[in-house]
Amino acid sequence: MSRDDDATNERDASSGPEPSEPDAADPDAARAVVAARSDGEPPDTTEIRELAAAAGYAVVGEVTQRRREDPTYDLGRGKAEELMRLAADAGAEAVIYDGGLSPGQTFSLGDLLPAGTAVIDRPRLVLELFADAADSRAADRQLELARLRYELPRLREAVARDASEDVRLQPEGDSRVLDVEKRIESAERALDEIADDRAARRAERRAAGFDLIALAGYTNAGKSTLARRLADEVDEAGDPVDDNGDPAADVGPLAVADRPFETLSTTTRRATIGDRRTLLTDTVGFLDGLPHESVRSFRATIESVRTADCALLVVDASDDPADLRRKLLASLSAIETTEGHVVPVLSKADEVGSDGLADAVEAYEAAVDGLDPRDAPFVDALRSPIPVSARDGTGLADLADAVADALPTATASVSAPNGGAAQAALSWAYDRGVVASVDYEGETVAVDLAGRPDVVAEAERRLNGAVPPS
Ligand SMILES: Nc1nc2c(ncn2[C@@H]2O[C@H](COP(=O)(O)OP(=O)(O)O)[C@@H](O)[C@H]2O)c(=O)[nH]1
Ligand SMILES: [Mg+2]
Repeated sequence: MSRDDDATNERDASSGPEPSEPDAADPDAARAVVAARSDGEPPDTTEIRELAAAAGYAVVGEVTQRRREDPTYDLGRGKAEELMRLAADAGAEAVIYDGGLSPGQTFSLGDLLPAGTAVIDRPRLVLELFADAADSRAADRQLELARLRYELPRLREAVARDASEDVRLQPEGDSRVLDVEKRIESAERALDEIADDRAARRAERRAAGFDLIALAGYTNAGKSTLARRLADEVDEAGDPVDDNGDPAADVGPLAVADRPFETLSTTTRRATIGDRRTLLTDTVGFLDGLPHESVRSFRATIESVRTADCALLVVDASDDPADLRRKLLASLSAIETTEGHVVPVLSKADEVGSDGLADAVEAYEAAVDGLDPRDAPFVDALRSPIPVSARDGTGLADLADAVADALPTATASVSAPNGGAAQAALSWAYDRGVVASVDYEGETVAVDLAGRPDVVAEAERRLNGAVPPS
């Protein structure tokens, strides 16, 4: 795997096609009926409608039900029949189901609906959306793997249904199933190689003195807006950087798009936070409803969050308490674990006013209180979110302080005989951003170092090794 292949995974955010808002009145848009069921609260179809619209469907009706799950259709039989009539009357090409259907439920519902009506459950819809956003080889591979993992149990069901007359035909031995299993293995291998490359690149970036920061959170939480706000103004808006943290070639103005996924790749920019030089990685948002297996396919995002020196967990303060909690849980269950620190952030503070913010903090803390430490081992780190507004700048200084405090830091003071060797060591340390102060005292140079522990240690070693000029 060449470095170039991996580099495409961190793309220039400006080079992709302009995200297009699907036109609700588009006569060619596929007509879809939305269906949703929930055990408790009445189903809220806002998000699934937005996702359907983003995927290019015109939603022409909906059916909802409060009821426990029915094994056959998920909906109760009566509701399922109502859905069938509505789909027929509306001439719907698809039923979009707000939830995951088992393979059996998918087939049963498909049999009940008018011929040719596609059954698209939430995971399938999300995969369709991701398909539009796949913008690099790595993203394509991730998407392929997620799709194959989604399709495999459905294919097994289809094979089992075909074979129900013939007990000798088991899905396990079916060539189509074997083929998908083989493709899953090969996609996993390819992604392993890409992941190895990314790990090597992280090590290089750290050795060059950069702290690695990642933004994580639900789709639409405000991550990308915050990333641009925190980024150094290389040109206008904190343009993406290449492997060395230098401005990437071929950068242009960045489009801020109000749609679920601008891109499936991560985008990294330089950001100076406190006196630290950091690389800030903006990630694809998490989204409810992808099965765990599929979520794990989107490794680039999850990996950059897990391995960051500091992960900012962005939570939208303008969501109502139930949504805030749901999205927080979805994000945490995707992240699972982190190696570095987590700094929780309540975004869009400008939108809610001070009362609204107090409510959001309360809802957030209540959601964190309800967490099981086994589900989120970093529960304690999630307390006391920092309210910010990327729009009006509220809280950004507090956020910078919190991040700077969270970064791994070592300090050292070294004196070396002044001369070429000391100057070379000093310049090495300057390049990596770990020189806090320099004093020239006669024949010696006294240096205070502060920054990444590994880099400070290496700078100290070089300065100590500087031999006196002869
Ligand atoms: N009022 C307000 N809106 C924001 C703020 N940050 C982001 N938004 C809006 O929230 C939406 C999602 O933002 P985006 O950064 O794309 O979210 P992402 O999906 O997490 O990257 C966009 O419409 C933004 O304009 C903020 O600080 N205040
Ligand atoms: Mg974004």
